[in-house]
Parts: sequence; C-alpha cells; structure tokens
Amino acid sequence: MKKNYLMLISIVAILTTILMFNSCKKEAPNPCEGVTCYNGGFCINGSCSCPQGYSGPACETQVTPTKIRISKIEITRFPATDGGAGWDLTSGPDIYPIITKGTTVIWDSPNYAENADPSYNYEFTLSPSIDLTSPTDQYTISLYDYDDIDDDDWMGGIYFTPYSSTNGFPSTMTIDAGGEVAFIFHVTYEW
Ligand SMILES: [Ca+2]
Ligand SMILES: [Ca+2]
Repeated sequence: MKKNYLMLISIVAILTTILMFNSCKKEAPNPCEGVTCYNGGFCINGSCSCPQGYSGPACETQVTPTKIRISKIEITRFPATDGGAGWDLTSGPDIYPIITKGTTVIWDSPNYAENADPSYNYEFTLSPSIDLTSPTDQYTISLYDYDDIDDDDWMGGIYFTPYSSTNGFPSTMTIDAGGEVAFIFHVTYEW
C-alpha cells in the first residue's frame, strides 16, 4: 500500500514538473511569420523558395528566359485584298508566315493555307517547335501569299520582342500592332 502511495506521489511530481516546464517554455518564433512570397513561392525557414522563372527575396522578379519556344502560330488577321486587287487572279491568297531576326530566317513555314478567307483564323503547328534564343531582341513575323509562277507576295509584317519582364510568362502571346496582319503565338519558356 505504501509502495503504491509513493509511486503515486512520484507520478504526480513528474507530471507537475512536465507541466511547469511546458508552461515556462517559450514558443519558438515562426521564422516565416510576416514573410510574403509572390508568384507561387513559399516560405521555408524565413526565406522564400521561388518557382522556376522567379527570383528575389519575395519571388517578385521575373528571370529572363534563355529560350521562348513557339509550338503554334495562329494568323488572326490579314488583308482581304492587295490594295483593292485580288491576291490571286481567281482565288484567295495562299498564306504562310515567316519569322526573321534581322536578315536571318528563323522559321519559314513549310506549308501554306490555300485560298485563305480573312473571316477565319488559320493555325500553323510548328513541328518541330522553334526556339527564340534571344528573347529580349527584336524579331519580325511576316505573312506571305504563296504564288506558283512568280515571287510570293508580302502581305504584311510586325516587329516584336518576345519577352516582357512584367507579364508573368503567358502561354499565348498576341502579336498585333493594329496593322493589316495579326498573330497569336503559343509558347513555353526555358531558363
Ligand atoms: Ca498572289
Ligand atoms: Ca490562291
């Protein structure tokens, strides 16, 4: 009986010690408290761990990609006529895009959309896809009408710089300067 009583006292003493210890122990401060990480970043031990494409203390800065990869080009606008005349004698234009950088041809479509109707959009899937390896430089996209017998007719073109440091890496890029031709690129990014 006495033994049991002593054991009970011991247990109470141990529990009391544990409770006192716990009540005196300070909560360790959370190092991530008050830390905000943007653009899908998250806090680990007080620092932001940023997703690919972002850097900076709060993941607030875009990282310039080394490549912007184009997998598809949509032609969303082109002129119905060549200054009032038809593009071809008896049919619509046979359209295809070309991307250049300075005088270098980056991509020249291997196929064209025959007798294109300006009320429709035309899609060109790039297989293989192409890489724009100087995303902050200026490129040009031009639209041509393929002709059998003489030189292909230039229908319009736009200068564009593929990369913007503030737009959050969109998967589609509208290339439209308000002129006669306009395009949408389907893109991915590499760093
Ligand atoms: Ca023509
Ligand atoms: Ca034609």
